[in-house]
Amino acid sequence: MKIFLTLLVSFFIFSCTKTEEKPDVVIDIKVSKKGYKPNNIDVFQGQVVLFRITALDDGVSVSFGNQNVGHCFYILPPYDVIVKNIKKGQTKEIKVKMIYPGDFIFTCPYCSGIFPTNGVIHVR
Ligand SMILES: [Cu+2]
Repeated sequence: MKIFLTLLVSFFIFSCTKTEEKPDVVIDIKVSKKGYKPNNIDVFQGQVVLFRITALDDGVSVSFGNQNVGHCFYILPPYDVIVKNIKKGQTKEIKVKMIYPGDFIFTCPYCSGIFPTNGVIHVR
C-alpha cells in the first residue's frame, strides 16, 4: 500500500511539473564546464516555462562512459525533471509548470562535482 501511494504521488508530481501546455516564458540557458549561464533564474508560480539548454562543450566527455557524454539540466525535487546528454552544440528543451514556490537548485549530475554546473530557479 505504501509503495502504491509513493508511486501514485510521484506520478502526480511528475505529470504535474512536466507539461505539454503552451509556454508562458522561454528561457535560454548555456551550459559548459564554466557552469550554467544564467545560473539565477526568476519565474512566477503557475507559469509554464520552456527551458532551452544549449551545451557549449561535452562536459566530462567520455571519461564516465559513452552514456554520460554532454551535460544535463536537472531540477531537483519536488520538480524532479531532467534533460540528459546535451552534447556540444546541441540544444534540448523541456517544458515545466512551476507549481511550487521557493528556490530550487538545478544541476548536472554528470559533472557538478567537478565543474560549477549548478544554479537556482526562484519561483515567486
Ligand atoms: Cu555537465
